[in-house]
Amino acid sequence: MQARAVAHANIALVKYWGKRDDALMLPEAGSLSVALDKLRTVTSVELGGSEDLFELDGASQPTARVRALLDAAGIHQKARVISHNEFPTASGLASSASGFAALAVAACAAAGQERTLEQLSALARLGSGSAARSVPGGWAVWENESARQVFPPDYWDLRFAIAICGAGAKGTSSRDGMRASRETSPYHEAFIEQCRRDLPQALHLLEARDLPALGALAEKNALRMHADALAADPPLLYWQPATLACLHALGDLRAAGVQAWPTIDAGPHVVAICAADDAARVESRLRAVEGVREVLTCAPAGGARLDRMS
Ligand code: 2P0
Repeated sequence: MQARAVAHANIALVKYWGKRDDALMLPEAGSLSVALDKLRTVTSVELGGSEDLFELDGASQPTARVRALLDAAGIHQKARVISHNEFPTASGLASSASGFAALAVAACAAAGQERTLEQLSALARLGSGSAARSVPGGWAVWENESARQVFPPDYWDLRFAIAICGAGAKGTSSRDGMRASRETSPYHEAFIEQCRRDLPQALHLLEARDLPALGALAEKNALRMHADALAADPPLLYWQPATLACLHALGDLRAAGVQAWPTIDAGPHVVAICAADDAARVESRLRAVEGVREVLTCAPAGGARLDRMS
């Protein structure tokens, strides 16, 4: 009645920014992501206590979203869920993808359920859409009920340098931000249509291991997502001054011949995509940007899996 699982957060190169069904957590358009090795969450689930309990990094949390996922899995015993993020959550790095992926795997194992990766991905999606992609890990595509791995983590020796450009939790959650964009942004439909064109193109470039073209596509996709959000009413401005400074720094690096492109999630941090051989140079350039607190360089990682209890 007890199990522990690990999962990695992921960064999308073609973004998920809008649901076609809020209750079923289905995306308006498909997305493409890669799991990141240093953004790891470990979650243990113990069933059978007298009340639900959810602890994240030592602090007690509301249990509603955890309970909703357990109910969806048909697990009705009370659960004690202890989750730990092996990365600085105070920095505002999202942990819902790795958290719900690890929870789905650990909870089903604790309940003695045997589920396929596809079923686990669909279950994790009910906790958080991006968690569907963290279950298969590697390079993952999510279009409907579940996400699938399209290439393994060792397919391509890339690095993802995360420049931490602000502190603390962001103002508007992804969930609220994407709903507001869908309901109020005049650019939203255009962004969704762009994603429908970008996904097949990105997969083609991934297959060709064409970093300049894939990096440029990822940068445009992210900036267009932010254009959609900026045009919401009221506007959603996720950037800090350091965010913009990082975009310029990466532009300068490219002008100097270093291949590195940015993507940005619903927050201030900039993730630079580059070849492994260029990672040290990209990291030191981003560290020198005013307002950047830390740079965490990640490699691609695998999917969610059970972890032996010690
Ligand atoms: C993504 N994001 O594709 C996009 C880009 C943030 C910006 O998926 O409402 O926390 O729980 O499904 O998964 C973050 O959104 O939102 C996200 P819900 P989630 O990575």
